Amino acid sequence: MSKPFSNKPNLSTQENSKQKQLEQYRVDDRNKRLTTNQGVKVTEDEFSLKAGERGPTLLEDFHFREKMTHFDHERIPERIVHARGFSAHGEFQLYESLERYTRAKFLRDTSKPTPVFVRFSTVAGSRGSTETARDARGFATKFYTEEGNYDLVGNNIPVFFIQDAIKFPDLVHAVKPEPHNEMPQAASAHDTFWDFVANNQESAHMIMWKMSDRSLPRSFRMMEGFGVHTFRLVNEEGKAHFVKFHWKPVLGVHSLLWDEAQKISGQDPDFHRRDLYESIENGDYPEYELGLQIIPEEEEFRFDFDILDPTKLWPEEEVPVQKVGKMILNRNVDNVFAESEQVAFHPGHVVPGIDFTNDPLLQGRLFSYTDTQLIRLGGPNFHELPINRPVCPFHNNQRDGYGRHTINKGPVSYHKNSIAANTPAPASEADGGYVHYQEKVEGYKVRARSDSFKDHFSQAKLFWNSMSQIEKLHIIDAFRFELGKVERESIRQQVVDMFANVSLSLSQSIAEAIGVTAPREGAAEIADSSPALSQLNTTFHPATRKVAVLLKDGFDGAKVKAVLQELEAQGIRPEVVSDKLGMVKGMDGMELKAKHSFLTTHAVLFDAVYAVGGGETDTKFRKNAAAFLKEAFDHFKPIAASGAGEQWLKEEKLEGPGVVIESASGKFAKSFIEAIAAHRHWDRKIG
Ligand code: HDE
Repeated sequence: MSKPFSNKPNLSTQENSKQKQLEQYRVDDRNKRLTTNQGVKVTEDEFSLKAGERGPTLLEDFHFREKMTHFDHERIPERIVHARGFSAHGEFQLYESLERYTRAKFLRDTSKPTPVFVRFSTVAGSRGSTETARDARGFATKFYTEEGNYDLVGNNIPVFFIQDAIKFPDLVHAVKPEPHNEMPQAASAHDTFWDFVANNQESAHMIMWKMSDRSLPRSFRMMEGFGVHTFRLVNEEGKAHFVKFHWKPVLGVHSLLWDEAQKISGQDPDFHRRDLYESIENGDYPEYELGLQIIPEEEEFRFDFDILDPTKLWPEEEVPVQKVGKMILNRNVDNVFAESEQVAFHPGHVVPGIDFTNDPLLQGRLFSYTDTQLIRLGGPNFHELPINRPVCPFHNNQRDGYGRHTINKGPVSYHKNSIAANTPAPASEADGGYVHYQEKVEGYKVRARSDSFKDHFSQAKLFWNSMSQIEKLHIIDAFRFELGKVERESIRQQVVDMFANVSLSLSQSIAEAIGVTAPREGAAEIADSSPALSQLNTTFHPATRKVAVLLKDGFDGAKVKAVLQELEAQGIRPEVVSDKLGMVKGMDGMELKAKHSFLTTHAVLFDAVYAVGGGETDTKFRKNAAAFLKEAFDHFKPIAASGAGEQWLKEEKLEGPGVVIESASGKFAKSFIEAIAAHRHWDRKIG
């Protein structure tokens, strides 16, 4: 097995146009003199200017006033949704020209990569909330192309709760903490959310995804991204194809267990950003392939769903995903506020060759994103912030406003003009000008939903039927948990009745645990399935998995080192856990550094455990190690043991699939690596 990563160096500012541009804004304050914002050197930063040592502070202390005023204004409104997020820089390399589909240059030119910036996020929680909440994840990518910025503002779930943007404020009000007591934070397990669901049944399909393992990603590096809406690609001849965009993670799609996710929320609420940040620092650059599903315009009505309906996916078995390029994230941000917080995405940021459709959800989004930036970023000049600036020049007659950086020269700020020979001048299509796709549109002005949008359950059924047994059990447990937290029995009943339309057996299993009447009638099981929807059919790889090595003074140094070397050769990341930080001494003089103690870490923060132990018996260590192993075992994780570790497993009766014992295994490290590659051992019997 080889590492799945391209062996590429960190983004060089020379070759990456966006990094080159950002370089002029990056400031290193080390070894510099402290100054005011006006550049005046400051002599004292601890004591304000006073009338006498014990006297009042004087208003003329400009340094104090400036420092305090700036501090008082440090916060900006958080995003209404997707407030909690983290980002990285990278680049996108196209495999082969897509000129048959699009005139977008970055999708035709394979000669050089396009710089990108990606922001991952949860949806419901506030800016400081836990990252492992059960939630959809945002996956927003800004491509800094030579023809302008293109934003693919997607989620890790391919469908959405609602079909029309006018309902978005209602959905978000319902899922956010309830207004009378601001509870619960970052959680959909409460009355208003489920009341919304029961009374807006178009949400059924998305709810199935949200109750599935997809909403508990193991890592931002291990989740898919979806553009959700149907867009258009338009080529040089003006011919259009419908398209759906996908990001496919090279490491496969993997999830946490709910029990783990909740414990991680306490142990490390920053779990996902830490994982992304550390991976990039380690050179384990996350990679995603860009996938396209294409439907020719002539086939718009070939399907038994409306391709403009954002609650529907295009089954991959019916419309295959063509992989057209790869994105690699290889540089961490330098400053979270300046980059992650100030980045402004917008599904309406498109380049020639990419166009919209009449998906009513997309149409509404085209309004919302600039509108929200105006309040969040304080005015209409947010495109001038370093992270948002295109890498190509931009010229127009827009002027002024809060925070204007550009110094436009000359008297002209209007079109048409003669003073500047009517420039800046519109470009022709041949010269790279954006021409909207000329779709013929006619109709009555109505507030209505097309009949073709009214089937809310077929694809929810397809999703349920495509799940493996273990995934189905997780979905049932998720419904039981979420609805178990709903106080109003009538809401619980409505939801159970609603999901009888997806699967009678599912709704009955939920009802059983939440004190409501089990439906007697509902959807029968169906035969259709889409294997691409099950995470059991994803890619499995041991690389970048984190292994806790439980180590104590007196371990067999040579043996442990050999095992760790084999793990590291596969890109696995072992980290020593002991009873205290510092060096752990082997019996042969070998020393390994403990990165964690039992006090500072927990089994839920690792993918696997290697139990080694050490010299003499120590009850406290033994107790901590046993608890650690039991937790990993109950979460179906790979476990390996040698020396004293073997004894611990025996005493705790931890045995079965995915448990590798050195004395019983000829190729110990190899077997452990295979167990790690499988990630979880679902056929293990847990007590
Ligand atoms: Fe968003 N969404 N959204 N959304 N969305 C925002 O824009 C909105 C929708 C998504 O990391 C906001 O800058 C409406 C679908 C992501 O900065 C806001 C509707 C999808 C992000 C907004 C939707 C998304 C946002 C809040 C219904 C998946 C975070 C702050 C029509 C395809 C981007 C902001 C980042 C953010 C509006 C539905 C993805 C309020 C009106 C569907 C990833 O403008």
